[in-house]
Amino acid sequence: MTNCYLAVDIGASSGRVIAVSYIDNHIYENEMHRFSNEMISWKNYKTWDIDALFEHILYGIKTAVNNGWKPQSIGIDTWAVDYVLLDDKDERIMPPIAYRDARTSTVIGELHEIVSFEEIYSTTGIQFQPFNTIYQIYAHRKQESEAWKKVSSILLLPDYLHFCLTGKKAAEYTNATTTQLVDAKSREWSPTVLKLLNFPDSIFPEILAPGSSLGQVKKEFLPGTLSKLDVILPPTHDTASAVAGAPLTENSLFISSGTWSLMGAELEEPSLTPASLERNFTNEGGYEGRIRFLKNIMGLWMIQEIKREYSNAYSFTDLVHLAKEASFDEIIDVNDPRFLHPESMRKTLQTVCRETGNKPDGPGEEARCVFRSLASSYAAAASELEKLTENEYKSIHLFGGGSQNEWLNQLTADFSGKTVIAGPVEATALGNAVVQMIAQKQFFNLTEARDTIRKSYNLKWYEPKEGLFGYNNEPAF
Ligand code: ADP
Ligand code: LRH
Repeated sequence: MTNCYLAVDIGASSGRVIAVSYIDNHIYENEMHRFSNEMISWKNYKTWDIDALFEHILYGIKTAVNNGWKPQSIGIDTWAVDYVLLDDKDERIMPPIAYRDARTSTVIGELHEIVSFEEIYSTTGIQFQPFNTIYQIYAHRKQESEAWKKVSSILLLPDYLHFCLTGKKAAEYTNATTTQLVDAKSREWSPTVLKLLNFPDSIFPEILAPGSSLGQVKKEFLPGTLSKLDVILPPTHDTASAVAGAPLTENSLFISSGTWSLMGAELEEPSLTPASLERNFTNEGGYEGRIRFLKNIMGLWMIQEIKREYSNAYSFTDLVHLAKEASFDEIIDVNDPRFLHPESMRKTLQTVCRETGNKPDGPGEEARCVFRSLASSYAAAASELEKLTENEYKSIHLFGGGSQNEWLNQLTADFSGKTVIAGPVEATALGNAVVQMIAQKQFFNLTEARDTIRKSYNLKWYEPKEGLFGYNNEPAF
């Protein structure tokens, strides 16, 4: 039996259970289980199949033990902002509604009549996104008023999955910040914002730092040969785990590339300035008190949807190959809100392209337009970050599933004029695991853990081919 730490990482498109081991100063990842994830319809809502996700976690634990691993602890991370409502018997009131459901669109203006965006930003430091938990709760209370009367507690998705495993309720700090209800300075639920919106503070559990122990997995979920399994909170926001697991070098930016592209820099203190607000940069909570100062860029969701619309006839590798070979040079704004939850991504892409130029035709041209437009928006965000942080960055660490797209890595270097350092692909699971390992005294701190990740993985470097596109990456300040 070999010791391991079980990292459960569930993204909006797929999940995995990885047994991370540490042998001779080297980190190894051993995949136990991988599964797809997608939104499902319930009534008029887009929701998540949370029971199926929990079953996948149990299956991953069982597989690890059957394969001879001895898990020392387990931790779960998922995408941010979404939550489960529980009644006073801790029963789920309804399925968790997915952040790409359009239900918040009608309440955003109304909420800001009560409290201005400037006030929320100066307290929480969190960027505007129509799916932030603050808007979701407001919409929920209004649109499902009968159900809302039964609410006794609210748990973000990883907190809920940890609750199912252990019976203990807590709000892990990094993910809690994405609700837009946490005070950036005190790192507690903001009494001011809760009061203004009349959200009862009793429904929000205590905030715990990543690395905290949440007790043990209930006996009923342990495979026969395992006598106990500790639960240690990782950074439960997947992006926070990804940034923790990325071996960042000094003076570098990061792009966590998956369903979303999260581009930013690690800061010691939040930047709550009007300029940061104006550029819609967010100050999300990170491990060891670090701040993830970043911007959401629409990301590979666009390509996932295009792939789905072609009935998965092309793999991601096929789409990269076709894109590279195609000739189509329109660049669009990937952060156009029409891309957030369109009925057809292909049609929306064509509409947006036609507004300024030609429309793409076929998978190669469509994928080419998406990849080049993403790279262009990374370059613009890099310039914004340099202005806002008054710093110059030489390189960009790009990690997550999207770092397997070598052409996009090169485009990112070309458009931004910066060296791109790609990998690890499973940075999120690694960040999740090393935070458990630090809590178990396997590493002294994150710097040591990142050094070990750096030595354990072959990161790939991409140098910019200057002048290839002649892109003017001055931000529109
Ligand atoms: P998330 O966890 O946010 O759901 P991942 O980190 O798993 O996302 O990344 C998924 C993305 O990785 C896909 O949308 C796809 O664009 C990209 N990807 C996965 N495999 C490949 C591949 N072989 N080549 C290029 N891109 C890939
Ligand atoms: C990425 C992510 C991102 C959030 C979004 C909801 O998976 O967690 O950081 O903004 O999903």
